[in-house]
Amino acid sequence: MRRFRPGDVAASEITPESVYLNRRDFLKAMGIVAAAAAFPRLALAKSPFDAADAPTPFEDITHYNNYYEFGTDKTDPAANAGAFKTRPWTVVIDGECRKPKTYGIDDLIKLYPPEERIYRHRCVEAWSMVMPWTGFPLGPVLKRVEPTAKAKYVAFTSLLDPKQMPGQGTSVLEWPYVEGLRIDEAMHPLAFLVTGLYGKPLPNQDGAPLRLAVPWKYGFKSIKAIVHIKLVEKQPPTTWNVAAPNEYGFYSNVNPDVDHPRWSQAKERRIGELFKRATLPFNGYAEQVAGLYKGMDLRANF
Ligand SMILES: Nc1nc2c(c(=O)[nH]1)N[C@H]1C(S)=C(S)[C@@H](COP(=O)(O)O)O[C@H]1N2
Ligand SMILES: [Mo]
Repeated sequence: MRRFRPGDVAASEITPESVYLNRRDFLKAMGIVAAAAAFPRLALAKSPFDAADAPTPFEDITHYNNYYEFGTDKTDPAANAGAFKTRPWTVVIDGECRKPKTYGIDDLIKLYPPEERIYRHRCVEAWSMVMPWTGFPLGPVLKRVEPTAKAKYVAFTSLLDPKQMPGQGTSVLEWPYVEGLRIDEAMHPLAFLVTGLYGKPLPNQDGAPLRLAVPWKYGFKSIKAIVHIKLVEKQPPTTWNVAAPNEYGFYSNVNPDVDHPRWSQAKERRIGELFKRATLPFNGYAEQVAGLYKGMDLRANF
């Protein structure tokens, strides 16, 4: 497996500030600034949840990926996902709810004013990045289908299409990729549906046209290429838990005190930085989310 080294990226390719400072131009080009102006309440101001950390360069966010549908090496998704078709794309939201809905992706996007969230992303492999996502919170999307009292969990499913996703022709994981959240986690304002990166449409290798971001959990919870969101009564299966239940739990909250059985989770390597940094409980979002787990044993519920 190719290991990323900071020297891998030529200085000329590192343009985070110029890309980032131009984001309003990108957004304008996409009509997003105009859309936001129509909803002044929700203009693209900094979110109270934004990480103060500097965003990771676009080049790294799009060339150091985990997306096993397109291969297991970090460089495979950028190499293999280019021709992936993200239109037309249908998202079904159903299960324990009164008003199940089926959306074309662009109709779903039109329903919610775009927001930007600068989120830390911590992979279980002990590296991290900082993502300037655009998208909208998951909670209002779920509320719109009117969950019933039986809706205790939310189950997410990625596209199953072995013709387009070569990794699905292998048994490296069970397909399609599935993930889940408890309903209160899914309703938390930090739980975010992502449709863009650096103010541009989401690159295929990062999960276009729709992926989840749950920044207080290990990266594998942030499922890509979502086609189905189902409200369910029982805790749903999740791909990495099925693959290795002793290594990957359902909760997967970032926890420096609970090691992965094969390595420590106490530190992380921020892509682009030389020295490791301490990993923070709940990936630095403890103030916002620790209350969701009050009274739970986070070693048993890892
Ligand atoms: N469908 C699907 N979603 C997925 C994965 C995957 O293999 N397939 N990998 C997960 C893992 S382990 C991580 S760390 C993040 C990586 O997101 P990024 O490539 O945008 O950084 O996507 C998650 N979502
Ligand atoms: Mo990951």
